[in-house]
Amino acid sequence: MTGKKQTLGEFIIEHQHAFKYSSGELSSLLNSIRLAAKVVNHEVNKAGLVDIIGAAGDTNIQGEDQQKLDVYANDKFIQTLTRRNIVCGIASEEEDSFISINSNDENHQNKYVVLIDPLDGSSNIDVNVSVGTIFSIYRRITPTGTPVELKDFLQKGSAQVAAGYIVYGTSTMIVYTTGDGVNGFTLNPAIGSFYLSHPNMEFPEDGTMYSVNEGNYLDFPLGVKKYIKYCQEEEGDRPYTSRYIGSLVSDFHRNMIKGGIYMYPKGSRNPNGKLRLLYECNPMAFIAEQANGKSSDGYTRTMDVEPTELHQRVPFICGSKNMVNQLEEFMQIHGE
Ligand code: P6P
Repeated sequence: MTGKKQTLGEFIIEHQHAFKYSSGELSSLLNSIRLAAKVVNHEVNKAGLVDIIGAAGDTNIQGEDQQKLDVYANDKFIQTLTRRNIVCGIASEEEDSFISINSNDENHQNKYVVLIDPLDGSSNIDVNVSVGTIFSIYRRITPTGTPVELKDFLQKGSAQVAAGYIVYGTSTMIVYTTGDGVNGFTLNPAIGSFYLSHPNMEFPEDGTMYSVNEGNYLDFPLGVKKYIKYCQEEEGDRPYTSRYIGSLVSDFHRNMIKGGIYMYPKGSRNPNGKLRLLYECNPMAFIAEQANGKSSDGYTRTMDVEPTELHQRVPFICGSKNMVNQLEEFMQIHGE
């Protein structure tokens, strides 16, 4: 039996020196996310037992039925992040525009903006399949006052100061980076503490698992079709295994541990892909690169894409470096 595992709170404090900005605030911000994760986890775990399932009747900007759990998770993360005078603005998949946090700081100088997908994969909620929360953290660019969308939110992914996800799966985990590697913490629900269970997580450079919605195959660019057929050929360590849960966080998490690639390419129904650049692709790309993986749209590094709008979509490829390189090669040779 190894010694006592470090808690997330202890880890945050121990590593705050490595954070190049004022550490105390980021630590406090990460602790807010830790708290919200526990509160949301509690509801997700009993989702089948209380009348919290089922559309809340509204639809979000994506035009999707808002599950009550989506709304609940969104409210909890916004409430928790608002309480501490660190965040000046929040953008969420569930909110049409960003929310300015008018703190009691009269100069409104809270330094950070947070972008979240509060409950990704929510279509899985009522079939009891894992879902997740994704978060992305930037320092504001404007010095004070109400944040400005163009300057403070539409920043390239390469400017992120922290990013992470919570996976509400067979166990609940927080996995995050502040630019100094990736670490995973597992919740002990009996105690209510997250413990360091997966230190220094890394994508294996090669993998034998690919994650894509093959129902869209006919719609994919030729290069993507060629790669999928390559995955299915009998040669060497191929055919690969196809694993697609329909929950980005879960597919990403498994691929990071076992080696694999996740793809959501563009198609006629999704001319820019389906996933959202700012609160799905960029945070996952930051984690991937910090874990020796790779992320792009097939041509451009995800974190180099210049954002143009809050809810913009991009084609998304992410995972083991050599698998992403292979797909990029097929796409660049065979094009659209
Ligand atoms: P499709 C969930 O809605 C999500 O954003 C990701 O978590 C998931 O990988 C993808 O969309 C599933 O989309 O079109 O395959 O159902």
